[in-house]
Amino acid sequence: MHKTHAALIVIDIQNDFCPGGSLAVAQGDQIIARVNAMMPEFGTVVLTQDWHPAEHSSFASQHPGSAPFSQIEMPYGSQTLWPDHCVKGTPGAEFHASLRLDAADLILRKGFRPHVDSYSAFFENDHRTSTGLAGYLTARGFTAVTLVGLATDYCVAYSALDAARLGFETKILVGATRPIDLDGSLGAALLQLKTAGVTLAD
Ligand code: VGL
Ligand code: ZN
Repeated sequence: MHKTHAALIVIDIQNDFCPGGSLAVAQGDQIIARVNAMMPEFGTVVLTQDWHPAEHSSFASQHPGSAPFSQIEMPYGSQTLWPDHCVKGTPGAEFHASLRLDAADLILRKGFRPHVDSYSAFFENDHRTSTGLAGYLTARGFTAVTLVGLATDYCVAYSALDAARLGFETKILVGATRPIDLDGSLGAALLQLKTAGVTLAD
């Protein structure tokens, strides 16, 4: 089978982001069949897994008086507070049972530092602390990445913006993502992605 020179980066298809989960993305599970089917077309497949300690600082539960989905200021900038989700070792942090795991060369966990969130697969939200993914892809000779997964306007968008900034040829298959869409976050993200030169395909 012909394989592209691109890496497929599958973002956070975990139980807590699917219907029934604590930070459920509407129809999050409906992308899985398509994502599974496209895996063999790529030169490598990387799965990311949001992986938070129970006391993670992005959880509203850690900030008495603050509601989920409100904003606070962190040393590294503004941070949305989320319901507790993807707590490492819990069922909510597991990949959705329908997601193919066998085709993945690398499973990359992120968000495990208590004091900084990590939407992007490449950098923590301070935009400086690396996850190591760029080094992994570069060392293996990949210069292009295609992104799919959850959620379009958070972890997928942040990952794509970092990939483009790092010089990867970057594409999102938008039809194989689903958004949280908090206060217009989807429209804002799509605009930023276009400006950054990310290819938005269906
Ligand atoms: C995500 C919010 C918090 C995501 C992760 O995967 O898009 N969003 N943690
Ligand atoms: Zn998270």
